[in-house]
Formats: sequence, C-alpha cells, structure tokens
Amino acid sequence: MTNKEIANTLSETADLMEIAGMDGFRIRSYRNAAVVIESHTEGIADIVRDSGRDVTTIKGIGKGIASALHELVERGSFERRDELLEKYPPTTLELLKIPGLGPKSIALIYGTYRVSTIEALEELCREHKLQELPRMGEKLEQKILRGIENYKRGAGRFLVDLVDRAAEELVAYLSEVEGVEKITPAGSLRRGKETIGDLDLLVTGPNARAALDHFVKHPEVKEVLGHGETKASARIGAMGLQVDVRAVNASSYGAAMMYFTGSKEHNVAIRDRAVRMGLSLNEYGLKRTADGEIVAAGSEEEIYGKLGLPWIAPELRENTGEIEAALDGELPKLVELGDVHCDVHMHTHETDGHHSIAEMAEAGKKKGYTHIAITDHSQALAMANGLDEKRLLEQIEEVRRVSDEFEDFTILAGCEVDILKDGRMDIDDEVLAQLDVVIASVHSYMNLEEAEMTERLLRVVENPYVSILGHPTGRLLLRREPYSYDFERIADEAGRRGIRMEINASPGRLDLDATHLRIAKTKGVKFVISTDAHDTRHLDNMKYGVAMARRGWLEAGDVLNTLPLGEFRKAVRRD
Ligand code: DGT
Ligand code: CA
Ligand code: CA
Ligand code: ZN
Repeated sequence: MTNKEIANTLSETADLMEIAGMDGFRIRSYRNAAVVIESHTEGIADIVRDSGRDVTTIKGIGKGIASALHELVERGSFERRDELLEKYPPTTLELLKIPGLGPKSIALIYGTYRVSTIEALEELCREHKLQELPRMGEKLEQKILRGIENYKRGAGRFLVDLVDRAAEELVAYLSEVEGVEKITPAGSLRRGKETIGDLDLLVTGPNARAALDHFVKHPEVKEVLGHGETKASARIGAMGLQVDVRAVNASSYGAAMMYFTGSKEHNVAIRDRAVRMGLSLNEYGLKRTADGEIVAAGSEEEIYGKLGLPWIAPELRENTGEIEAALDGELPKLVELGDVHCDVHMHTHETDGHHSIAEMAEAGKKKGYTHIAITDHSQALAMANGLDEKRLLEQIEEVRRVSDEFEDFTILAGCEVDILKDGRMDIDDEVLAQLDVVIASVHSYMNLEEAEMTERLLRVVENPYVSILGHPTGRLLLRREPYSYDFERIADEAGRRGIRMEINASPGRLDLDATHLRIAKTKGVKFVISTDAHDTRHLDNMKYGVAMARRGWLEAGDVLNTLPLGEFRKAVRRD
C-alpha cells in the first residue's frame, strides 16, 4: 500500500466516524495521521512491517492509529473501519461531498430512509420526504438539490495542486525521450484555473512522436484512451486524471499553444477578430484567408502581434474584457511570484499545524522571504486546539524571542481569530492590540441568512483591530459553496476602512476567486496572498495564490506581500 492509499483510507474512516457522530478529537487524530502519512517521505507500510521499528515515533501517529496501520497493512482494512462500513455503506461517503449536507444529516437520512446514494437522495428531496425529519425543511431540500447540481458539475474535476504535480512529474518523465525539446502544459492549468478537468501537454522536437509512445508506457497509466500519430490520451494515477499529450511541430508551436491554452471563449473572440482582419486562425497558424499564406505561427507573441494585440497572459484569457483592454493598451502589469516577499497566514503545532515557529520561519527564509507571520487558530476552534488569550500572549513572547534569533528575517506575531456568530472577535481587544497581524475568519455558523451574515461581517470590517479578512467567501473547492452575504457591501466597507482581503492560496480554497477580486479591487481593497500553511511544505502553495491574483487582474501594487517589512507592517496596522 502506498502512503497515499493509506492516507485516503484513514480520511475515509474519519468521514465515516463523523457520520457516526463519534468523538471529535479521535476523528481529528485520524485526519492528522492521514496528512502526516501522505507527506511522509518513507513508505509507511515498510516501517509498519519492520518489527524493529515503531511507527509511533512519527509525530502525529499515536498508539490507536498504529494498531489500525498494522491491521491495514496486513489485510487491507481494520476493525474500526469494518464496523463503520457495516453500519454505513461506502456510498454514504459520496454524500459528504455534497455542499450543504453535513455528517449529522447524512446519519439521520440514512437512519430513517436507508438512503446512501446521490440519486436516491435527490429523489427524497424532490418528493419532500426530508421535511418529515426533525430540523429539516423545504429550504434544506432546495439547498441540497442545488448542492447536488453543483457536485455533478464539479464531478470529474481536480484540485489544481494534484494536476500541477502530475504535470511536473510528466514533464520530467517525457524529457527523458531523445529528440524531445519542449514539453509545456496548456489548457486550464496554464490559465491558472482553480480546478482542472483534464491535463493538456504539448510536446515538440524532431522526435516528439516518440514522447507519445513513452507517455502511454508511464507506470501510472491506468487506461489508454487513445494513441495516434499526434495525440495520446490516458488516465493516470489513483484518481484517474485524464492527460492529453499532443505532438506539435516547432514551426507552429505558438499557434498550438494559443489554441490549446484556450479558453474556448477567448479563442472564439480572437478568431472573430482574425476573420474581420481577413485572416484565419487555427492550431497550425494564422493565415491570410485570400491565399492561405501563413502570417504567423511559431510564437504566441507573433500571432497576437499580427492581430494588432500585445501578448495576453494566459490567466487573463477568459474573454472577460482582456481583448478590449489589450486594444486600449490597458492590460494590467500582473503581479508575479517573484514579487512576493512574505507569507503571513500559517499555523504551528501549537494548534493544528505540524511544525514549530522556528521551523516555519526557517522554511520561509529559505523561500527568500523577508518575513512571515505566525497566525494560529483562536479558542473557538476547539477541534484545532485554538489559543485562548493566555496561550496567545505566551506565543507572542515566543514569536518575539525566536524572531530575535534570526538575522535579516522577522517573524510577526499574529492570530487567525475566529469570527463569532454575532461578528465579535474570539480574542479580547487588549490582546489583539499586541499583535502585528490579525486575520479574522469565519469557521462556524456558515449557513446564516444572507442579511445576518452581512451584518456579522460588517461588524468585522468595522473592528479597529482586524487587519485581514481570511478566506473571505468560505468556499471549499468541489465541496462547499461560499457563504451567502452581500460581498459588494463588505468589499466597499473594507476598501473604505483599510481592511485587507486574503487570497487564500490553499488549493482546496483559492479564496477569493477572480470575479470577487475584480469587484473588490474596484472598491479600493488591497490584498494579501497567504498559504494558510499547516506544514512547511505548504509554503510552496504560494504560486496558486499568485495565479489567482493574476486571474483577478491584480498588479504588484494591489498585493501587500510585495512590500518591504516596514511598509507591510504599517499596511496591516489600523491604529
Ligand atoms: P478543463 O480541462 O475543463 O479544465 O478546461 P480546458 O480549458 O483545459 O479545456 P480542454 O481540455 O477541453 O481544452 C483545452 C483547450 O483547447 C481549451 O481551453 C480550448 C481548446 N479547445 C479544445 N477543444 C476545442 C474546441 O472544440 N473548440 C475550441 N474553440 N477550442 C477547443
Ligand atoms: Ca484541460
Ligand atoms: Ca483536454
Ligand atoms: Zn482558516
């Protein structure tokens, strides 16, 4: 069993435990173990099988998990999991993916109607059977139906980090082939989209075709969907991600890049423009319609140039005004990963992170940052062992002490403070006043009515101690819809009062998205891109946040991570 498979089994079990209404701390221990195991560099199965070694020496793996691991490695399952699977069929797990439906409701629905599939649940809602259950009403039925619709739309899509890593791996693998010169991701991944349907790779070089043969022999290929002269498609990995690899002539590489980068909407608009200019554009090149003469094909710059346009960054190619802006010379000069000097939302092992303050700082320094901020959870998030005022004060001291040990690098003291139901902060003002960075985040009561949620968040943006609104819409990609509130109104107040908004770079969130970013920018809001790291390796997710910022048309001046420490400090203090 691979670490990934073991981790998946543990998280599934945690999901089932949640449905069964089991103890929260025990559930968390399964979830933690899953994260630890997935990222462990050595094979967990090997360690477990080695009688001379003790798997509990790995941080995050206790006695209970260890015994589950032994059983799991031996026979592919373990007692707790078997018991749960007897009570709830495996299909119930899929119900957890429907936005708006929590584990308690699933248990109740299953307990009453024995319904465990999405289709059967949909029927229950349509027949208004859910209303007959305690605390469930017509509104919930409508919400679940919407959730199912969203789920179906998202089904078969993948979070960007999974696809990004697959792309990196495949690029390395295909570059082993002699006569292959360039391998480039195109499609939605190149555009920096938050979820990806399939991975598109373009290959060029004198022997590009050999790359297709090599590709279908990749050890992770589960199913070959097609293998021709210029294109091979296959499903790879445990998740069955589809990958399309296309062999392209170097002479038409630019045209192919443009075509296969998309988006479709952008391509259509660009082709319209070409036609109006007496030209035609396809994946082989830009041609004069009259005599078929190729005008440009080798590079994207040339093609855009012949169409009277500057090169347009892939993140902007959604036909949402980029062509008009390009014509007017008003394309933004997009922020870049290299402009980012800090990361200011991260957790340590004091709450639900995996590393110490010093380890996070070391990792930040290695990234070339000038500073980071430690922002552990506050007490309301008991599941994450959130900090109360006393522990937070101690941590502030600790942060100052550790920071002094670093040269040319500063650790700011912060906190990701829970926003209580009524919009008050979960930490007293006197303590907030001592922090350098206060991120305010909603982690509870996410289903309030729109008006109540708007009031709640208004109270937050009016709070003089708050610097940044954390993951502002609360969406979890492919899992949970944003909470409903009047975003424009909150953005307007935030802009006026100097509250910053976060671009949470965690691949499961990517919150704010492009549309919200563009709205907030017009309201004068400034942004902070943060990885929300719970592990040193999560700092690498910054690039996904930057991609989001670029999709939101943001320039370096809109993003506070580009500031040197002194200016950054001022920008996140409100006094
Ligand atoms: P995805 O895979 O759903 O995340 O999104 P994309 O944008 O990667 O879509 P995909 O993989 O179907 O196609 C890649 C690009 O190729 C797409 O952005 C535009 C181009 N393309 C593919 N098929 C067509 C087509 O039938 N018409 C046009 N105009 N463009 C296409
Ligand atoms: Ca694609
Ligand atoms: Ca594709
Ligand atoms: Zn958070």
